[in-house]
Amino acid sequence: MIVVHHLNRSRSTRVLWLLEELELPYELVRYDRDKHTKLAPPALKRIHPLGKSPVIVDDGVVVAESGAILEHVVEVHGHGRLVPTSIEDRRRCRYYMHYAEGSLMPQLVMKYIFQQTKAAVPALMRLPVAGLVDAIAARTTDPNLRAHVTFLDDALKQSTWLAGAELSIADIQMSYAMEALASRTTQVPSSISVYVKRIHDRPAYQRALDKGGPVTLP
Ligand SMILES: N[C@@H](CCC(=O)N[C@@H](CS)C(=O)NCC(=O)O)C(=O)O
Repeated sequence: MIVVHHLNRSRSTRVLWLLEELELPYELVRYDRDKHTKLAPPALKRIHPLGKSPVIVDDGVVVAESGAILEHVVEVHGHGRLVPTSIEDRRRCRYYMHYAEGSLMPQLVMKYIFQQTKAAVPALMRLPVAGLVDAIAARTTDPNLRAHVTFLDDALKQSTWLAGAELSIADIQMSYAMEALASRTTQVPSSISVYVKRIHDRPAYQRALDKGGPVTLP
């Protein structure tokens, strides 16, 4: 039996979505973020030293890091499902499995930190600090995120799902970042909003939300 250590409002929803797509049984252990810091509670460190979510325990084996978890689950329990069959689509799938957390999420997290910095500054300092933060963002995250959006828009014009005509673990891995992009970037092309809606319309995704709660992005 797979045990999912699930932090509310987090990347962990991807694991629940995968398990629901595969119709695998699992046990859910819930953790709530600290109301002020938004960090995970220390109890998660008892499962994995970094104390991040998602983390699963499968037959006594601890697996952390979303991409590694998705690959582990399809390898051990998937019977070939949610993994593209052609070499070309598999190559694309592998690319997005790494790209999601390695390239796209760092830009989104940086943008989030910039926004939080502006919000945390005392009123007197807000104007100069906001000016400085915006100037840094204008030279770093903003142009980077625009390039990512163009790249993903082109990709989604070529196929329904990111690694071909069928849903794969690449889409599940990319879902959290795509939702963040759709909610945090002002001008999102329709290809991305339609793609996010396609994800939201899947019954398995809705079951994941029913069990794990909403994915409210920071
Ligand atoms: N790259 C990791 C990121 C894990 C991660 O940072 N998870 C967040 C939730 S979205 C977390 O646990 N945050 C709480 C904390 O940092 O205390 C993955 O994809 O699994």
